[in-house]
Amino acid sequence: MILKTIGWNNEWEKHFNLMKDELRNTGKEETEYIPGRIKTVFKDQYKILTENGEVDGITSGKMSYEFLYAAKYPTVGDWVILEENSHGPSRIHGILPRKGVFQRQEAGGSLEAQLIAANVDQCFIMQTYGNDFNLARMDRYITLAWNSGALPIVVLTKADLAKSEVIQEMFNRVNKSFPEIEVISVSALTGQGFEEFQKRLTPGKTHMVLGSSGVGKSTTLNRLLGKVAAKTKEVRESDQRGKHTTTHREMYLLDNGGMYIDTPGMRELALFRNEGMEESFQDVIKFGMQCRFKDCSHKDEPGCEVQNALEKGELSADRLKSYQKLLNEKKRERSREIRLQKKRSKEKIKKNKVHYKDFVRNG
Ligand SMILES: Nc1nc2c(ncn2[C@@H]2O[C@H](COP(=O)(O)OP(=O)(O)OP(=O)(O)O)[C@@H](O)[C@H]2O)c(=O)[nH]1
Ligand SMILES: [Mg+2]
Ligand SMILES: [Zn+2]
Repeated sequence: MILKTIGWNNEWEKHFNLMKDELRNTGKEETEYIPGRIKTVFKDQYKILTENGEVDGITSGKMSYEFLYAAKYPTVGDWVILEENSHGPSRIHGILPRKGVFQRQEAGGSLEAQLIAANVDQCFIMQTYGNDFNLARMDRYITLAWNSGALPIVVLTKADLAKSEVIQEMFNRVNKSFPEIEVISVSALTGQGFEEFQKRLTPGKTHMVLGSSGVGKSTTLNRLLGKVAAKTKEVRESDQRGKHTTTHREMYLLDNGGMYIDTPGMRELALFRNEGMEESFQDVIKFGMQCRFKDCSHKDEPGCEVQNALEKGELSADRLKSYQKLLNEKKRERSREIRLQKKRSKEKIKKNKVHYKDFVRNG
């Protein structure tokens, strides 16, 4: 496999070489490392595309030990540094710095971010006519795409089933709500609109589809590939809802050299909450960095530059108050996260049935 067709370029090469040198400096100088791109993830097993074809992978012991958070683990679309193993799964030693990452809050109210994919260039947001058409949801998907650095494009599907007036009406509503977003209409059944659609699929770039179950994300992929690569299933007669046919995310190589990440229809889409909030308090953070004490709470410590700025009128009291509110919120969230982690590791321990002494040490 030629790495360039799956998105490899000089920039990745640079990061790869840096990481390789670092790994060699910390121990085994002899080890051969190669780059690979994550195609799909099953629990802690990975399918990885490399110059030698597709290989199985697992994370290195060091990585599994150090990383508590899901966000630190490889996800679909990640470039990783691998130690190849011809006798079993290859070992992943690190993730090359991501260009961007799609993440959402885990379903069920937990606070951990769930990674959807990394290094996506373009995101097709699919909706179909009828009940599935929903501008508020579209808005959330568009935000998710922008936040990850990918370009969102709206794709209205199943054009063969809707009257042209209905499609026109949907077009107009999307254009009015999101004038900066491109919209196309396709039918994966008849191929209508596919010429237009294919123009947006760029060789070497990574495209991802998002949308409710049953809108035709996998059918579209199959049509592009000209074969059944992903399973599809008819929607429910009564309300046109899909049956959650696709159950995992997977990256497919298109004939033109572009990548297509097929995803399962999402039941719940909560954006990860604190995204970007740090940036909104650059002013406070800038003053805070000049405080005498590293752990200054900016209340009554001597040499506090935040208080100083407040006195000089360079910072408003309201700004500081909302910043402190945010910090408190973060602290609460952090302790919730820690509790969650503890609970998780306990569950893991139970599953593995370790000895009592290990339980005490970890618990
Ligand atoms: N008439 C028509 N049916 C379509 C079209 N695209 C998909 N379908 C049908 O819609 C149903 C659902 O399609 P899928 O491709 O499985 O939907 P999906 O978005 O992948 O759904 P999940 O994997 O559950 O998230 C299947 O029965 C498809 O044949 C289309 O353009 N026209
Ligand atoms: Mg599917
Ligand atoms: Zn301070």
